[in-house]
Amino acid sequence: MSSARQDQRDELWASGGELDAVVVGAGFSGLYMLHRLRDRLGLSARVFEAADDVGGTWYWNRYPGARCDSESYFYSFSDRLSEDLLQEWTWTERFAPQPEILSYLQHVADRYDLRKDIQFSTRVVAAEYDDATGRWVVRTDDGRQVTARFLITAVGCLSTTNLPDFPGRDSFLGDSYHTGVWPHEGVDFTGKRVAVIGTGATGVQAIPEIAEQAAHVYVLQRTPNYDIAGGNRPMTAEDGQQIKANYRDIWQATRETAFGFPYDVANRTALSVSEQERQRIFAEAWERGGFRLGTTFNDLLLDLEANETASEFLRARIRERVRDPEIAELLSPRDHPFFTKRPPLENGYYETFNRDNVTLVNLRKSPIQEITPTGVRTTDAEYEVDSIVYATGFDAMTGTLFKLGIRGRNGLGLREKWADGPRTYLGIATHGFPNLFMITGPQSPSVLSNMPVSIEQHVDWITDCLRHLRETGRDTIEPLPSAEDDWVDHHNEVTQMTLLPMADSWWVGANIPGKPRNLYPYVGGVGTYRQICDEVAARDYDGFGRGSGGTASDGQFTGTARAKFTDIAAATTAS
Ligand code: NA7
Repeated sequence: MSSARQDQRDELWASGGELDAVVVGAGFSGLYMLHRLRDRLGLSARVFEAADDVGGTWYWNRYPGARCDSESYFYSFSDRLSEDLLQEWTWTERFAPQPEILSYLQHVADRYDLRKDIQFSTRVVAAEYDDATGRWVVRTDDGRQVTARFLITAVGCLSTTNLPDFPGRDSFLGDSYHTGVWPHEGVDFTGKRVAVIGTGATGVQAIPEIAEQAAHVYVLQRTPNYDIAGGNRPMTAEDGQQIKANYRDIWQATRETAFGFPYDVANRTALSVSEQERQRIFAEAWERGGFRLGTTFNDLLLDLEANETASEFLRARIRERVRDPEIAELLSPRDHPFFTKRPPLENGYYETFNRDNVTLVNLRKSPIQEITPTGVRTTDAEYEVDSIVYATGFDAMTGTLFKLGIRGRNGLGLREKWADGPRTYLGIATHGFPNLFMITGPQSPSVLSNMPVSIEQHVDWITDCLRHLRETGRDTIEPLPSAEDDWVDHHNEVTQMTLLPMADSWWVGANIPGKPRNLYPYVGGVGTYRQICDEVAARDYDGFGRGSGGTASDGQFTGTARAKFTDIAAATTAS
């Protein structure tokens, strides 16, 4: 540990470790939250971060080809943080690569002098609410503890890796890597035989890059995805000028649309236009690249027949690009509708399967039986390799929250409370855990949105909430059980209106054995959700109990949240 970091720790411990707020994680959400707590509210706050630098997702995911699937010009902090920063920073590619996003976040940390309140290389191992004092007691892996009035998780949604427990996994004598904890020095695959397990958004980015280097790549695919053309390219000076001139409108739009992008879902159904017109609309969106394809019609996520038109459009693009029709068919999803699993964005992925040094292995037909000292054995062959790349994803949304050892009132564990799936109010708080806020927690739009937009919305809402508590002479807030029940019911109702429960995706927890099957993110839409949260706050924090000294008895629940959704849905249908 550097002496500066040691000094920082000593200073905190000399002060008795009494803080207003502890924040866990120093990615997008932790950085912005710290700025708001410290520089807007004037609170004492400390961020604990497991890594030795800021960045979160963009610190850990350094695999070849790692880049953002949201366009870089709206994957950043908005004018809420600083208009100057928006004008200062220039993105070099349409979809920013990992090193560029990481240096952006490092720049933000430096610009706002955030590092001095972040304790790096430190994991939170327990966070327990002390009923007697109304404070959170937070313990870290260096054996120390601090107490804080507020506990705010900023741990990201995809920060606990999923490493499947294949028999013999640890017997492999070559090198193995998980994409989510990639070596900082990079990996040289030149001349190597490589097995890549997994073809989600990560595998789809990494495989073309690895194939450029390796002697041979075996792509071990269990489920093909509907990969959308990314259309990545360098940003021109003209692009930059135009974006910078329009930032105010761009951010306003991101806050109102369904997915937090500056373009919304078109107000038309897929079957209301002719086949020719539909193909034209899909092709235009395809040419423009990115998630626009998912916004071409408003019923793609609601109606199976409508969805099939988009699914088939994408399968046809695969057949055009992959020379061998049998491989094209193997790469074509048949078991789930488009966008019921997160569609990867691809840049040259399908052409990779025209290379002589790439073999597609169908794990549906012959699953992995074991990892051997020399490779991967499926039920019908053994693939001898030098390296194995696990692009097998994450225990999303709850994995890291559970690892924090959070215990609320009367010692109730978060993991126990959520044994059958998350129960939250607005995806931001949960009954029994006073003064705990979860940035982009389960049952909020989170991963079904452009993350920085949802992060900012949560951080701003929490900031306003803490200000409100202070101004009204309170220091404790907690959702009422009735409000939580109502939000969970509403979340489930909205989920059932969509096709999302049909697929075995990580969005429903299907990738982790034994994980309760629920839709983890909220699918009601970013704009709608924002209005709901604002309405709750405007109605004197409807559904939250508030009080002082650890007691949150003063509160009412009138059902504002669900009623607001119904109003918005009715207005949208009428328009
Ligand atoms: P994903 O999307 O969860 O993809 C993981 C991939 O690994 C997927 O193809 C899985 O197949 C495959 N997988 C997982 N476990 C196994 C086992 N046991 N055997 C064979 N194959 C397996 O993770 P990513 O990292 O690609 O992307 C996560 C998110 O990061 C992404 O959605 C973006 O939001 C950013 P499956 O589909 O489950 O059959």
